[in-house]
Amino acid sequence: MGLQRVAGWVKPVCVVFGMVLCIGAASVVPAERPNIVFIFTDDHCQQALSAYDDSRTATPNLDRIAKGGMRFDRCYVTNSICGPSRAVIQTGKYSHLNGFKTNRDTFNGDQQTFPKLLQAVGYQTAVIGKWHLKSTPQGYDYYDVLQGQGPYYNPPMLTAGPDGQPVKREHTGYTTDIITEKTVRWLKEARDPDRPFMVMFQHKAPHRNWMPGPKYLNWLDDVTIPEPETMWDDYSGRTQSAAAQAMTMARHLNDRDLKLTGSGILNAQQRQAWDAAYGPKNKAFLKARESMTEKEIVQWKYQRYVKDYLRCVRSVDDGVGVVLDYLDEAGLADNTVVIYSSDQGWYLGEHGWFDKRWMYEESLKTPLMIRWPGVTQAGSTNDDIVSNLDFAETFLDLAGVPVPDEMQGRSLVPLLRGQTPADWRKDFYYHYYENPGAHDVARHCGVTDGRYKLIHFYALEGKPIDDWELFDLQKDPNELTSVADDPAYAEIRSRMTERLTQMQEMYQVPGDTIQPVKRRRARN
Ligand code: SGN
Ligand code: CA
Repeated sequence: MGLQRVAGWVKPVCVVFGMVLCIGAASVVPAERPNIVFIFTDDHCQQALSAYDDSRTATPNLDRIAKGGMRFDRCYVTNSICGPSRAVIQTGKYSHLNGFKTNRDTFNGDQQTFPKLLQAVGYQTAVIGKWHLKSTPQGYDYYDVLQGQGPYYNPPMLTAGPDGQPVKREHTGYTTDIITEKTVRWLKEARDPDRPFMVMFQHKAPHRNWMPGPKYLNWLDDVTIPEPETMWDDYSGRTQSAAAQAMTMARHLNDRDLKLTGSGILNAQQRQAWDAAYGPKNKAFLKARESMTEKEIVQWKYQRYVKDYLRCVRSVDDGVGVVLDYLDEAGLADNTVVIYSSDQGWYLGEHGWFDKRWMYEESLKTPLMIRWPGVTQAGSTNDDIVSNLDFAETFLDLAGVPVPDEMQGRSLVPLLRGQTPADWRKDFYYHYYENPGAHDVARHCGVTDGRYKLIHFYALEGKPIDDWELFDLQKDPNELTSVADDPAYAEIRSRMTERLTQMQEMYQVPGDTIQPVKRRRARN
């Protein structure tokens, strides 16, 4: 790849893509092709986004995307965990085909991805923030990414050096703000005004261990966040896996998560502000704890955990406001499609949990809001079954690039125009693989049509199991009682089981997939 140094930014002038294409970009891509700003977070659920649910927090800037465009209410992820979700987005393929099934894997960046295809037709491409695919990003004119999960403060980041090789740069400050500043700076200083662009603006927040930024250390101190209906779930209506996990607020949030022990990543000035905020709150709790019941302690953990999570979301929301304002000021907003999503959903105390991974609703569903001025009706909503499997195809379609046959999702462009095709998917295939692994969630796969959900748990702690759950989401939206063995649902179970097999064939899931694999525990 030839590299050119322009005003401090390294820009590729040629793209290796099967063969070397030297792009006369402006002549390949008509000016009217929209720019794409893809805003992505880590573990941000619909329950903490006021465009979906305003019972816990307000996210006025994120809500601007829904107000100006379409909110998707049933966006399902194919595999509810970070790296795998990102690999699905890069490739438009399920984990078993893109090769990235668990956070232990390394993304094979030589395979076909949507940014490479956009580059080939002259789009200027960039990814800034969390990447989490281990291999060096390919298909991007510019990358500036966290290493692995990345810390909440003072992050080292990797970018291409003058010779094209990744170099590590140190930064001081709050990671969410740094990622926002870098994105705006790229838009201002590195954007080629003669080419359409696609930028992925990707936050680490609000991933565990939920460290708020300096501005919000005391925000929400004097409010009480409502507890979810299912917080005291005893898992009695499901098979063994629901009880066997390690993601309860009661037993699995540690002192670092709860800010009861300090984190070593802060510098002296940051630590001073941190201790001034958490010191007195912790002191009060530790004193009160002596006379608190177990239930009250869990309630305290819930408040501490959810408030810290919402504080992290607040900084994301501020940053989204800065980027949206810049698009307005620069006159770019009208020709820019803005997408907001997260790598998966999340438990904000529902079922007593934090984390994700399950095919249950809170972690299966992820936020998706898309603003496309002049095309998508402002303030509209959509409840078709859509997925992160469709993002690559959508970006290609927006750019007028034919979607390769091997991609397994479908462009959302017709839906954004308000015209859902008659043959749009009516059900959805899911598969989670990371067991043994963090939080001890059994391997499982399943199918849902939005009304019913069938889940097959087939491996727990490296041992084969054969547990089936079936939920009637209309009667039991919180998925508390499986009806898999209820004779009244026998016909539905058999229909869904057959459909699961059909979908595995349709998506080319290898026959030997449904079995436990003994491996060392995941290090994420
Ligand atoms: C870390 C977290 C887990 C989290 C995984 C995966 N533990 O291991 O709670 O599920 O990342 O998250 S922590 O103690 O390191 O915070 S993912 O979003 O990257 O998939
Ligand atoms: Ca995640």
